[in-house]
Amino acid sequence: MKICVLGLGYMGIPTSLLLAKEHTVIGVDIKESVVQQLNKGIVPFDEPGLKELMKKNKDRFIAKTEVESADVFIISVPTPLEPAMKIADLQYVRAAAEMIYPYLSDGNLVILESTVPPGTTDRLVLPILKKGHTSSFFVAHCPERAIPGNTLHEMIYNDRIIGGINHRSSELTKELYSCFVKGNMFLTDTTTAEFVKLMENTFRDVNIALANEFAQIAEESKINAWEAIGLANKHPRVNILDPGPGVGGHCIAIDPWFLAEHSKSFRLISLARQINDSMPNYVLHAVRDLVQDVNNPVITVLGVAYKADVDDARETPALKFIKLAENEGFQVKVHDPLVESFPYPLLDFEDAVKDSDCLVLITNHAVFRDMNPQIIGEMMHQKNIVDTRNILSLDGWVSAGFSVKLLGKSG
Ligand code: SAJ
Repeated sequence: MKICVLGLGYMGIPTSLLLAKEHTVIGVDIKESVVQQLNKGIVPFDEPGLKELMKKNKDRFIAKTEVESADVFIISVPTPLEPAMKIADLQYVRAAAEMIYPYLSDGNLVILESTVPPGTTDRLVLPILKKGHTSSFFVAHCPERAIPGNTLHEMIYNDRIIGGINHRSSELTKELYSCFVKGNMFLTDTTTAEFVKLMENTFRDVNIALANEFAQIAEESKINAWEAIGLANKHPRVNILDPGPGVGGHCIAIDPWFLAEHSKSFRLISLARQINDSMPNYVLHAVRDLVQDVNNPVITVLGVAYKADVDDARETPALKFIKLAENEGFQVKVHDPLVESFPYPLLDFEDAVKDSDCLVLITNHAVFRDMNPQIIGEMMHQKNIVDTRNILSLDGWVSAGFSVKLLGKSG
């Protein structure tokens, strides 16, 4: 079978390479540089096992900038959020459907994998594909549910939700994915599949907002939120997530708005978004308390990736924190061992820490666990640290003379 995958990003590349185990895959992306890199066998981002998979299956994969005729078309393009209006920007989905349209023929299957507001497959994609077409083809929405950092494993072992415009579309999609998916595949209609994907990420966002609110109340009650959440989670039906400096990434901070887009009733969802979006402000308050007696404070942000051990800084709460800190008059130095491109200069660890008045740990990269407080303290101007992720062993930092603030714990 020949498969054309449109959109060679964090999900499109692994999907293409998994399918290339059995099928001929044409990967299509408008970015010439990505196409060239992939055709040289280079994967443009880090993800466990992906380089090896490229090596194994590259003979059946080729990247191009133009769509061509195929048996199956998979749309895996970005669906960003219009930041000011909080509505989905579906221009790439629309463009992908228009690119496929001239090549559609009888019996083809089109699968939309991008996360979209409920109704998009039926109301936007299908009419573009159909306009005046005489051929009969199949269409389904099959949202991607894998997590960055463990993408390949989850693409293979997670269950999948498949929503076809008719039963045959769902069946054909299931048949196709069964060449690499080992999880269960559940069939439904297009809008339910779109809705389910958004519910999953909204559930996580609301849960994190609750954890963030608990963290703030715990500080007022002079207890440690991390300990309390750990204990509450001993209950068999409770699973509270971790508080932190805010929610980033391309999914959880965005998808709840897609669900809200056509709705009149989204009070809890938007409140959770507000709580999570306000966490950088909360962290700033903690930093302000620590450096209140320092003239012209210099602070060091450790970690700008949106979460641990990835090189991805999309929608990272670190960015809002840095801007707020600059507005406060702080000089901000930034370090991240994994991220390569960021709107602020990324310094190496020593430069970032030297003469600093306060370290602010935003991302829980594993390497930060092993920092040596004694050595770091000697490099700094004032010994202050804020841990927003509860990954440091605080006693060691206190013994080294640091004033320590753990998010979710008073004092
Ligand atoms: N975070 C917390 N506390 C937590 C967990 C996460 O503050 O307890 C923060 C992280 O630091 C990060 C953000 O939330 O900034 C999101 O990270 P994540 O690991 O929760 O999720 P993503 O965005 O990497 O991936 C999610 C996953 N969705 C669910 O687990 C329901 C993934 O399965 C989806 O495929 C992905 O969104 C997507 O593409 O939609």
